[in-house]
Amino acid sequence: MASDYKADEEILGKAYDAKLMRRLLAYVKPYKGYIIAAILLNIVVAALGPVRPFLTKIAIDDYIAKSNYHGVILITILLFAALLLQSVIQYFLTYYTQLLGQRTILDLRTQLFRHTQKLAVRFYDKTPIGRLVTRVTNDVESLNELFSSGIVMVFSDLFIIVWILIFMFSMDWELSLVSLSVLPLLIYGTFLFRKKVRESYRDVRLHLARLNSYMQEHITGMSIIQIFNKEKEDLSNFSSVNKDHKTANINSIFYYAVFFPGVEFMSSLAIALIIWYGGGEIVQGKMSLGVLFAFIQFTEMFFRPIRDLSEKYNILQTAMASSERIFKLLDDKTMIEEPAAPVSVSSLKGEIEFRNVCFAYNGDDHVLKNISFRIEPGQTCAIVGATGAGKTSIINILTRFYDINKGEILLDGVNIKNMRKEVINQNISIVLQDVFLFSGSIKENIGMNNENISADDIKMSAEAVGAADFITALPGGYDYAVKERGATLSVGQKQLISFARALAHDPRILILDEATSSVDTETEIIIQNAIRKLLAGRTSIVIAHRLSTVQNADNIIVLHKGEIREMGTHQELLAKKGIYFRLYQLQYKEQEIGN
Ligand code: DCP
Ligand code: MG
Repeated sequence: MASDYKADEEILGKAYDAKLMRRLLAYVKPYKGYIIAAILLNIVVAALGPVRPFLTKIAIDDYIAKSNYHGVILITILLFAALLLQSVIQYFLTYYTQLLGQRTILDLRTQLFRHTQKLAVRFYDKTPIGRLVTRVTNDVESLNELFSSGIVMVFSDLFIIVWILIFMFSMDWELSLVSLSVLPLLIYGTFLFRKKVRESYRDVRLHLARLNSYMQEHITGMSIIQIFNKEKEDLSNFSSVNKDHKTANINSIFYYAVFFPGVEFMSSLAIALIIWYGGGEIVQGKMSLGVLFAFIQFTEMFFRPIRDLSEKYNILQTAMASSERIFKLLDDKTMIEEPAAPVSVSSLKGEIEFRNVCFAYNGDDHVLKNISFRIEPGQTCAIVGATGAGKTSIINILTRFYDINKGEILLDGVNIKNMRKEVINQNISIVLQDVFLFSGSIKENIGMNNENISADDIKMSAEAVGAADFITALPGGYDYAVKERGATLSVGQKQLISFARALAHDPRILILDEATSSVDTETEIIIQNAIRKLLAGRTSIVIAHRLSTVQNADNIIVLHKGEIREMGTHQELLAKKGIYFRLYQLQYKEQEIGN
């Protein structure tokens, strides 16, 4: 998994990939108006910069030198107006480009989230959560930078450079050539810088991914780390990961630390050249002082966008790599296919049939082999077997979390592959071994914001399964805020809430993967009663550890290493004196004595 992670983060990509860019631009398409407006404003604002040195030149040569006070005032007002206009336009530019960025990434995040909802459970078996979180947060964020400042600003920098060149050459082409003589050196330096930064950027990215996944895993497992007194080791491991990350960052900072002063140096060099050449010309009376002043300002203005362009290049680079990762996720088609022509079934009677079903999580490694059984509507079927026998897997394939390799699974005689997933989900409720509660109120956790479930239904379900007593005792009762997967509730309480959830949805088919963890006798009785309520009047499959549930089942399936070894009622199986009999003796005898 670690190497897989690395591979994904190592995507460095090209700085500019036309195919990726086209796909990215599709996201800004709805906001085309913003971009066009921003580019137009940029042309204006880019010209307003070089206008200032131009005005300065006029002020010096035409008015100051000729002691024209009114002219000086006029130029001052013009300079001020240019500056004011520039600021106002800049405000709108900043605001609308940011708006553009935020809107696009809102769309993109929504799309990503919707996509993750469609991905099959199989995908999540293989993908670290930390990586998905990185996609939806960091990677999308770096696209924000591209959309909001990148695209538009690249234009603005180019416009500024073009405008300055126009002003410079129209004023004095010889002096322009002198000031641009350092350009080849600058271009070479920028090229070198880009190459180095690109390499170091990959290192940073890689180490950041490592840092993230380490944090993710070790924060999740904090209680285990604490109980085994592993804090010191954990910290030293973290420190080394952290240190690598720092080193990678410092390496990349080094290039910046060299590059920026380098650009500064060259801009000073260009100014020195202007003063040397232009000064000489002035002394010889071939050039005015105003031109010299203007050129010094032009040169300072000229180097800024060039320096920024290399930064924009980084934004582009980061965005390209991020978008490649994002698109890779969006293109992942690990999904359960909806049938092309679904059989129309609205509500089910609840008949379940497995016909020669084989299933593997990976390749041909079958965890279920040739499974066939049938459950009549309203009946309860218990599945028993050792841990790892494949009990939970039977549920996973019945609900189409995974698709089977061979055979058929039928609901009311219809292959589930020909049924819309929505229909399956509406008719089946599952109560899992490990209960999942979301942050929100108890009410929401039971009703799951289903509009067909009223507040009364929620209360009645909770009362029916015996959860009402503890819920009403909680601060806020049904509005009690469940935090972080229900960490503030006990295992038994969570179990009861999940029973209430299943009952409130009143499914035709109920699946129950009983928790193995034992609870106190009183809760045990409540849970047993709750289970009886849940099973009444619907088809159910129960992965049972409780003797009472198993004994009362209409049919018991004994699963052993992925195969059905015995099937029948409690009495029939006991009479067989086979696996069930032995299991019963070993496991259930104790319980019976206990009761
Ligand atoms: N398995 C797998 N990949 C998964 C889940 C399970 O490869 N995502 C494997 C582990 C077991 C086998 O499948 O070898 C059967 O697992 P089950 O979860 O179906 O086993 P049980 O539910 O019977 O076991 P338990 O009683 O412990 O819940
Ligand atoms: Mg299981």
